[in-house]
Amino acid sequence: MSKPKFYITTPIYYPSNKLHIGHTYCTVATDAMARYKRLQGCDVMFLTGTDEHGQKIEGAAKEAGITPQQFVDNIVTGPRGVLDLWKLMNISYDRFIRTTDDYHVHAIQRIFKRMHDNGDIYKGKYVGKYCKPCESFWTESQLKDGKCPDCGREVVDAEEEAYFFRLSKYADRIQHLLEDTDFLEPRSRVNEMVNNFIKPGLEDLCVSRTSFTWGVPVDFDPGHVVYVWVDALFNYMTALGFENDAHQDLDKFWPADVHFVGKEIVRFHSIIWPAMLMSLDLPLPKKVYGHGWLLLDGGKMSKSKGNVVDPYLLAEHFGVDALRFFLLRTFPFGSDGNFSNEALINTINVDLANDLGNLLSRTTAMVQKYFGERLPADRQWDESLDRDLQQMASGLRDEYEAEMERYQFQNALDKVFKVIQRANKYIDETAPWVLAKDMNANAGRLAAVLYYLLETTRICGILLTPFMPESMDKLFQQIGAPADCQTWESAAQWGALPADHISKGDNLFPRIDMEKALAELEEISAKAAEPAGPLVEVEPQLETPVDFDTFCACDMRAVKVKACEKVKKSKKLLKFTLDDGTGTDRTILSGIAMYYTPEELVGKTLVAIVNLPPRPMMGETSCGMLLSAVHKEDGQEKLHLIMVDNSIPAGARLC
Ligand code: ME8
Repeated sequence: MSKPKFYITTPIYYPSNKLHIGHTYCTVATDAMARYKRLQGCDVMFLTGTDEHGQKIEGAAKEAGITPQQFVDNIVTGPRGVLDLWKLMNISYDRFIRTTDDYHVHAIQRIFKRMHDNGDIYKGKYVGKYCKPCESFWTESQLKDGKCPDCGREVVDAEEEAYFFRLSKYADRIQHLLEDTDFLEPRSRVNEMVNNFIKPGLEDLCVSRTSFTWGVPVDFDPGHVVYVWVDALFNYMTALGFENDAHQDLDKFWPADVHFVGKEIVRFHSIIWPAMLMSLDLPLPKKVYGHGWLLLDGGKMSKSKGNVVDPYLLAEHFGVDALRFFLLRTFPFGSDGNFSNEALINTINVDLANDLGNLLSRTTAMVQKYFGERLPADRQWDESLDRDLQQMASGLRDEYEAEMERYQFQNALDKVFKVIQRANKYIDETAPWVLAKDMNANAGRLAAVLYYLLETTRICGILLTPFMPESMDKLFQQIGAPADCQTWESAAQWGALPADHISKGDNLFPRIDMEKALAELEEISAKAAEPAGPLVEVEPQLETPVDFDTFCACDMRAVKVKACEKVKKSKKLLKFTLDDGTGTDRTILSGIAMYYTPEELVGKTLVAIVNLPPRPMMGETSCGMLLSAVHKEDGQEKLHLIMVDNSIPAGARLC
């Protein structure tokens, strides 16, 4: 029998300057869901990626003095970039799409043309308001207090020739989809969409831009680029092979089982996205789930507001699994939650160190102390004491499943931790250390108690794997759970653990000293907040090789500055009189007057290429060139003459 399929996606991250804990939240949730579905035995496709086009990127690249492609490459593949973060956070995506990938760009051109050919995209004129940071056009009626309804910032007047998508044509079908099916969850988001966007009248959507070029070009109308949201939304299908040959999984995985998205982009996913799919007569995703925001000091964390929390810092400080767990244990997925370092440390101390960590370390330590690595097979049950724990642990998988199927991570984890807490209470009730005082009489009973604890730990460990994969591997090692005791099926089978290979390992979740950790974090944040050094850029290295003989043909010599003066009619040029070791003075003119005064250079030893042909400049002749190093600092060109040690004699050859 073939495995059930499950296709889940995250919003593709918009690479501007700072990845923060909010993005990590969404991707970690998707990862936990994907791992849970794999645990259940599904054939999972987990897609994530980056949304790399648009005016904001073009502008940011320009500011940094690099091309938009270089800009996005730095953020996606560069050190501590997107790929590095997902690796650190143990994100098990199956596919990563970049909207600058060639196959995607060409597919978007074909998609745009198909909607144009079927009459759903037409040319018109856009007059309205535009929010630059959100790259969203708004009508007057959609503004909130005259500002962008998404981010609350100023909007500007905008008018341009543009293509439009006939969104209005699909209003009734979208309203039905939202109100009469469970396409969009949580339910509260449905009211928001219908009341704020559909009831006031769904207007056609502007889907091309002419004011910038960093986007997918409309191939049948040069000068227009495809609106970044059309480009971005179709990633969910192009990544499977829609309108391209790079992938062949469309039949297998489309329609998606669920798109996880943040609440501010629910509008794009629950109105615009299904309407475009309707236009192309394509199956709709089964569900869009709009999760809440992580707030900091009551406001949304946002790269443009500057109040972001660095996921690298937190993961490196507290551990990847602890951070993953905290995000999904603490905040109900559908609602907003307030992030704080105190809450993070508290969760680690209470749930992980105290409850789970203690259960594991006490249990394995007692097994080792009283029996070595193997529990005797002769075990004596006590119905009255054991039944409650056994029933809770055996029924846990189904209760957990019911919550996970509704994306209620917090509730699912709550069920697991109720059982862990029950197991800790069971230790107090059965008092194994008292039983151990008389091993002759109590060995069988003690073995049973410890077995109950190990089994409970194993079942909880399986169900926690999607949240803390690495730590649960270690937990299985300590309780000696072989692979067939880590499966979804075995999570509902009481008594599966052989209990013949128990070893007390390292403490999985050490307790954190709240005050000390907060002070350390404060110090790190203060350091990070110090003004960064200037943004230095150097030119990319040339890739064309130069052969050795050509290199050697360039005659570089140490030269001493005997005299230096400004060239009268020029703002840039300095005239150097140089001792080049030949006994005859050499004249070189160099365009560096904005960087040096003549006086500061007299007496210095520089490097010159001396076998260049003489070049007339401003009525003088320059015989060679002085070497300098160039770079940009905060966008400004900087130059440094190469100066060598004065002990190097004039005329010495550099090789
Ligand atoms: O929206 N709390 O990209 P993005 C929770 N490129 N989630 C948050 C958050 C916070 N404080 N801040 C951001 C985009 N997010 C588009 C998606 S999909 C076709 C295109 C979430 O990088 C945000 O809600 O701005 C979104 O789901 C995701 O991070 C990426 O945001």
